[in-house]
Amino acid sequence: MIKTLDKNSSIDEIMLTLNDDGAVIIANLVSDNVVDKISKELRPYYDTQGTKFQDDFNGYTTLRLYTVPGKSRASLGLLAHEKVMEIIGAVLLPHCENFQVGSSTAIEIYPGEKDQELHRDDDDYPKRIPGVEWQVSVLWAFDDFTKENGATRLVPNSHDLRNIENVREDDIVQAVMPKGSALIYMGATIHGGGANKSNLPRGCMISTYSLGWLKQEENHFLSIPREVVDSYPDHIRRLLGYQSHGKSLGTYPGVPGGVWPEDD
Ligand SMILES: O=C(O)CCC(=O)C(=O)O
Ligand SMILES: [Fe+2]
Repeated sequence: MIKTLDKNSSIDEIMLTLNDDGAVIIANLVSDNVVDKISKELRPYYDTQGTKFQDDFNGYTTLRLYTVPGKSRASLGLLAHEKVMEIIGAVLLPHCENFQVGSSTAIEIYPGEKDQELHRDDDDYPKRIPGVEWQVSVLWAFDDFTKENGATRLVPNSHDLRNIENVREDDIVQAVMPKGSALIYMGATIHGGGANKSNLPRGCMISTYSLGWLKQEENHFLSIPREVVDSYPDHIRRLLGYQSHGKSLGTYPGVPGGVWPEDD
């Protein structure tokens, strides 16, 4: 079982569970209106691009969109949600000066979809340091997540870096949770989307956050148009990667914190 806490739980209690189990659910962290607004903003994109990324990993009865912050302004509130920022900071800030969004993906799993292959979201990083998480994922439920409609499957405690080949079916639990809840799991926690055996789609958004000195999964500098980024508040631009790490990583001439001399 994945432990479910409520939104008034202390950061210490949340961290205790996340560190022990590699995953935690915070029930009803936002209201239905918030997630409905994002779904509505994403709808035209789902209609035109939703099938574009179908493959063996993403499924063929599932719609997906990348670069959610470039498509839905309402999603920014989830991306930089205060409680989430506190939790991500507690995991990542011992190992970096600032963290960043790696990727933000919207997913709608439709009836008939099969279980997704089990995986770790941080497997793109080729090395590991035991005890250091490269990233944390936050999955927001845009519908009630049930066993029938494909609630995410997870292996509790699998951030211990166990071999994924050794996972047995009865090690897997499902993240059953109401709409508006957040499932937070470590980058190294083994998981995958579930089969949808209901007759309605199951929607969500997953944002990953990584150590500020790692390469981001998604290239926001290319995927979000400059004028869109310019219209976003400073803390969002920073989260998306418009920020250096320390004095030299990712600097740009003339940007405070940059070390390059400004052009004359
Ligand atoms: O849709 C889900 O429940 C999980 C999807 C997932 O883990 C992924 O695509 O990386
Ligand atoms: Fe995943």
